Amino acid sequence: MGCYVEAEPYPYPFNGDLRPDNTVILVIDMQTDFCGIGGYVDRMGYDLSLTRAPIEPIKHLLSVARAKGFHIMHTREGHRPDLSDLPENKQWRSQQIGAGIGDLGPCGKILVRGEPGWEIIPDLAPLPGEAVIDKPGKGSFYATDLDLLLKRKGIQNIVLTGITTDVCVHTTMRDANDRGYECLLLSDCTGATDYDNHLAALKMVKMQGGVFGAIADSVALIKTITQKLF
Ligand code: C5J
Repeated sequence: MGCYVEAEPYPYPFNGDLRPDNTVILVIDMQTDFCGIGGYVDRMGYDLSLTRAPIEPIKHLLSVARAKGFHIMHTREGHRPDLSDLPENKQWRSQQIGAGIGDLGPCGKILVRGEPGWEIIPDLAPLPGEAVIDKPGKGSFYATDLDLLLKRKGIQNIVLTGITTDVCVHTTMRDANDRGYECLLLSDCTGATDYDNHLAALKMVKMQGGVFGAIADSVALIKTITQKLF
């Protein structure tokens, strides 16, 4: 029979093998720096409503997925307090746009581990036992132990949520797809600093028969997992 989510461009996952123990809900970078007042994205001058839009849908999804026993993992983008893991070009570019990584802002030092702005927002705080992956880059696999944790837990399916759709979510999805994980990006549980980029990022996933995986919304995923007696 199989268990599928109504998704585009194909019902997800490709093989119908969707179970709480082989599937992780990955919540990417829901940190004050990306969606809170005074954080990195705010300092760059973007419209925070775009990166805050996924907060409520993710919150609801997490409550359902936790109750069903799905794996939940979180990521945080940030750098060591001495900035020794911060590439010079990344720092330079951030300075050009007026939000220098490591500089002091209203939420502490921008994108620095341990600072208030770097914390995951309280609404989506990880629960004890949920892995939190600290990453220095945009992708969640680069310089982290995410792949090791997923392999150890027997994860085959990754459901991607968080911000931003076109940067950290997409980089993670592309890398996960190359590693053989079956990926689903949730359109209402992601957001970008530019709405057209959000839409373009969704479109890119769907080309070539689902070149990086599939797209659905959280309503479709919740419908599938609540109907199924896992
Ligand atoms: C960005 C992210 N956009 N979490 N980071 O710099 O997508």
